[in-house]
Amino acid sequence: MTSSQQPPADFRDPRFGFETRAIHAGQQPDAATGAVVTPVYMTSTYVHSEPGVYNGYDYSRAGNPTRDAYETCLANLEGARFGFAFASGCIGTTTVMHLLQQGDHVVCCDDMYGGTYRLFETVFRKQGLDFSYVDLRDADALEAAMRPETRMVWIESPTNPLMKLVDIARVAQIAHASGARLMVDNTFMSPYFQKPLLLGADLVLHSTTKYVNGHSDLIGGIVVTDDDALQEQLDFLHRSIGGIQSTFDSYLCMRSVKTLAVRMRAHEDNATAVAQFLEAHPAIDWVAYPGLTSHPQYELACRQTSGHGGMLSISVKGGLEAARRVMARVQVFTLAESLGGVESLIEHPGLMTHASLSREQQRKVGITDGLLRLSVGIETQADLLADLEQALR
Ligand code: P1T
Repeated sequence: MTSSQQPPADFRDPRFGFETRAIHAGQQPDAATGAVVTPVYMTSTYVHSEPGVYNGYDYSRAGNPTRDAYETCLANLEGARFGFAFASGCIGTTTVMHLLQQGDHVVCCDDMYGGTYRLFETVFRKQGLDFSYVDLRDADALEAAMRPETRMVWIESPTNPLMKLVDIARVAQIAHASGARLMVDNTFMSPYFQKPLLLGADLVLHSTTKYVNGHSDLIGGIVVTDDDALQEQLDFLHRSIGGIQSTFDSYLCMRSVKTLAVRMRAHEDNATAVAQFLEAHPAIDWVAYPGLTSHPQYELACRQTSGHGGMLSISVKGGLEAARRVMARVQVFTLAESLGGVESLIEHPGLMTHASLSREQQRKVGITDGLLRLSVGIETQADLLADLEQALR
């Protein structure tokens, strides 16, 4: 460095904008080579100069420089210091549930990803945890559901698939008043549109399979916190349970995060157009998209998030038969589970993502035969509208 050069900036500094931090936080040119892009450190282990003496890393389950850079970047975008990258959203959830003990109780929103519900009901209930599912659109309903042994409140907002919103700040207050932690699954919004930790949540989870990676070519999860005690426990669980994100997939996620902001804006633009088009269409009963003024919680959406994302659900007139016809006819939209990728997807929650809920449970939360969920991608908007037009004709 010559005397006129500035020291390198710390891009974790919140005075830098979201896009700048998405591209630079946690990442400096490589000290050894000057490589501008963080190298993919494909190594399982690291040299010790003598037993127990090593240069920060000893084994890649415990730590890897590529994964570290990505974890730092994503945590920073959520307004936090600590991130733990996992091989899937589900193993992230599993690891978080190991913060709890037999006899503990968790209150969840009643509408949530079917795989999370299945994990709670079929795996963790057997381990001695108890779960209550509550419609938390009325945040005050949480108060009645809290018990002395409630240790965690687990929410999605918006919920998958019905796009119900939960008032995160209010729910955080109620959880904390009883000494419980609040976990928010922020998969649908991504940190670009919603930052639950800044609203009072203790933990944030993403299925990074979705918007964070955004290209539908890997499975991943991340858990983020700014709490020192949770950091210590999660660090231990992350390396002990070992459900870590691979080095290469960490690199892919970090690469994708650099374009998260532009992708999210494009998703939202297209989703808004699709939602407005469908709302006006005679073959559709209703559209659930938080960016429509007809969404019953539109005011909360505007207060809590800085945008409305790319996900929406619709109820097709004519039930299952009509829904099947739409799924069979689409050409630009692909019939597939998952969401948050650049390509548009359509799926039937009752038969696909939420098939692990009993029919009765589905009915209770509002998953009907005519319900379709759309993940609106970033293709040319006119092509998406034309595709839906011809499919609904
Ligand atoms: O699939 P995985 O990366 O393990 O993440 C699970 C998960 C967690 N949370 C939410 C809100 C999710 O939507 C998911 C996965 N969801 C789908 C595959 C889906 O189509 O809804």
